[in-house]
Amino acid sequence: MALDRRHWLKGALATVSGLWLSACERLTDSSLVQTTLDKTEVLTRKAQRGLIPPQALAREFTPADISRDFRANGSISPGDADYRTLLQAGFADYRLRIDGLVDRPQSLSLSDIRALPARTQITRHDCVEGWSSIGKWTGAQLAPLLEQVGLKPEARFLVFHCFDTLDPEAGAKGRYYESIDLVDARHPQTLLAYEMNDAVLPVAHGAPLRLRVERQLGYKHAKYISRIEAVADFAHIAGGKGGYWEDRGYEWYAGI
Ligand SMILES: Nc1nc2c(c(=O)[nH]1)N[C@H]1C(S)=C(S)[C@@H](COP(=O)(O)O)O[C@H]1N2
Ligand SMILES: [Mo]
Repeated sequence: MALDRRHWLKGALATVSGLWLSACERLTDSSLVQTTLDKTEVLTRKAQRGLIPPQALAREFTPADISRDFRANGSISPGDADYRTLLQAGFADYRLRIDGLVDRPQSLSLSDIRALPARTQITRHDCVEGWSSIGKWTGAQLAPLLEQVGLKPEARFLVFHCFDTLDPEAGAKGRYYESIDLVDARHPQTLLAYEMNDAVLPVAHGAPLRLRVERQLGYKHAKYISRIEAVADFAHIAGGKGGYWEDRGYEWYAGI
């Protein structure tokens, strides 16, 4: 029963996203349609959050299912100077900053991150462009790390700031970023991944650290993470919609 409903909901969501994508360019010009779609999105999010228990796991696969050629998408080799410098030193000087609405801001090296409680999972990555790939991910679970930093009561979202500039025309607002709510942040399959298919995470897939948030579409999985900021809202960040693609018309809630 729950499964049937979930399937139905998935279909309904696919239809909504399909409409959205096919008409994306035209629709973003119309603020009326934008408002209507924003409302639809809130409804689908509430419906999905209501139907699926908060900690329900995304489907996991077997080693035999792993895609031989997992696609890389979006940025695949950031040219940003700060990123290139870190890469050249094998990320020895990399530090993940965690700040914003937290009690104990952190600056973590990769070995600090590798020492955190970890999880390995084989999952399917679904991109809105219509392709999927199955991969094996190992990384630090976000939930225990959030306990360590201590979220302030006003914190409602985590913003993932990335190194890569995807839109050079947009200046400082052209860097990739994403955000998730605390339900997804505390989900056991939500990881800061540093390994893919049992090897160090390749540059094309987001080295040294990328997000896995398995119940969301591909664009929510921020690669090349430089900083995690806990916020009450994201109106003050870049275009104000909570993500690089959200600022360009995609839905903030991309649950699958
Ligand atoms: N920093 C950053 N993260 C990103 C992107 C990007 O361009 N830059 N692209 C997103 C999109 S649309 C997808 S489908 C996935 C692709 O991840 P992959 O290259 O490991 O397949 O990363 C997402 N995260
Ligand atoms: Mo994507």
